[in-house]
Parts: sequence; structure tokens; C-alpha cells
Amino acid sequence: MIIIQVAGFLGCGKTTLMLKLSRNLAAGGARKVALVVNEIGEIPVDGKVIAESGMMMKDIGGGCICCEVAATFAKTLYQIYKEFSPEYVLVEPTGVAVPHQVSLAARMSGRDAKVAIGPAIVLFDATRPAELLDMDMLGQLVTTQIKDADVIAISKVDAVDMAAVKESVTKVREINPKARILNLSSFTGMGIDELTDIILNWEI
Ligand SMILES: Nc1nc2c(ncn2[C@@H]2O[C@H](COP(=O)(O)OP(=O)(O)O)[C@@H](O)[C@H]2O)c(=O)[nH]1
Ligand SMILES: [Mg+2]
Repeated sequence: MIIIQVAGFLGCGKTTLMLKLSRNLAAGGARKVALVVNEIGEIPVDGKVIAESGMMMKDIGGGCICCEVAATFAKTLYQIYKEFSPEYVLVEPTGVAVPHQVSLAARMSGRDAKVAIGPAIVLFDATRPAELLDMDMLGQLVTTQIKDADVIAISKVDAVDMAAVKESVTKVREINPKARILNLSSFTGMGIDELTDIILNWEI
């Protein structure tokens, strides 16, 4: 069971991407995919939509899965493994979560749930690069998220021009020289197949 997190600051498009990506990964039922969403006052996922497409979804509230409710997260992963045994679990942490801590928390369910950690995908909202990186506290958080990423998706590229996309790419590249960077729009579908291929071919 491979755990893939879709991280990034509040409003950058995580939930919207998770829905598209999970469908793509599931490939009409060819693969089993579960979703875990950790929400603290964020826009909830429509559980009915998920259930209809044969996937499993768990919602964890009451704190952050990388700290306060890490144990609940680990238990939830174990439960998913026992009940559903999917190939992939897509995890949406809260906007303030730090990817390596989420990975650590996922490992806590470890041996029992036969968990392997897949790529940490971090979204970077192309519509507000300055806001995300230049403010003091937020800038530090977003910088840490970017540093922790295996894959950085410049999100909402449909809403900005190419120059703005390039500006975001340059900024995140400075912070993380190693991560794979791709352009994403969950509205047009751009980047979704590429992201799916990255996940399917990821070497654990
Ligand atoms: N233009 C554009 N807007 C998007 C895209 N993906 C999400 N959004 C919008 O961004 C807002 C936040 O999206 P959401 O998925 O809830 O972000 P989250 O807080 O990171 O889970 C919503 O109004 C979405 O409709 C995209 O690819 N393009
Ligand atoms: Mg969300």
C-alpha cells in the first residue's frame, strides 16, 4: 500500500487535484485507491462522489495528522489496509502540514499495514507566488513544504500567463533544486496524466 501525499498551503488546489488524480489512478476500477483527507475548517470532499466511484475515503479531523492526531492517522491507514487493501492511498494533509512529518506519521502504521511511502507532491499556487513566499511566517512554512517535496506541481496554470508560470518555477527551483517540477491545472486536466505516470513509476 503506497502512501502519496498531496500537500501545499490552504487553497492551492489539493482537494480538486485529489479527486481528479484518484480517478485517473483508479483507471475505472483497475486499481484500488483510497483517500484520506485531514481537514481543519477546510472545504470538505464530497464523500458521496468518492463512494460512487468505488473508492474508499476517510476523513480525519480534530488536529493535524503530522502531529496532534498522528496516531489516529496511523490507525486509519491500518484500517484502510485491513478493509480495502488498496494499491494507493492519496493523503491530503492540512495546508499547514510539513511533508516529512506526514511521512513519518504514515510510517507509524508501518509493518502492520505494509505501508510504503510514495512521492510527496507539493502544490504551489501560480496565482499567488509573492503572497506564499514573501510573507514572514507563511513564507517559512511554504519554503519548508517545497524543500520537502519530491514533486512540485505549479497549480492553477490555467489562470495565469506563461511568464507567471516561469516565475513560479524559478522561485521553487531555487528552494528545491532536486524535485521534479511540472505545470498543473485540475480545471483543464493539464499535468494530471504526467502526475499519474510519476506515481505509477515511482521507485519505492
Ligand atoms: N483556476 C483554477 N482554480 C483551481 C484549480 N484547482 C482548484 N482551483 C480552485 O481553488 C480553490 C481551492 O481549491 P481546493 O481544491 O479546495 O484547495 P485546497 O484548499 O488546497 O484543498 C477552489 O475555489 C478551486 O475551485 C485549477 O486548476 N485552476
Ligand atoms: Mg482541501
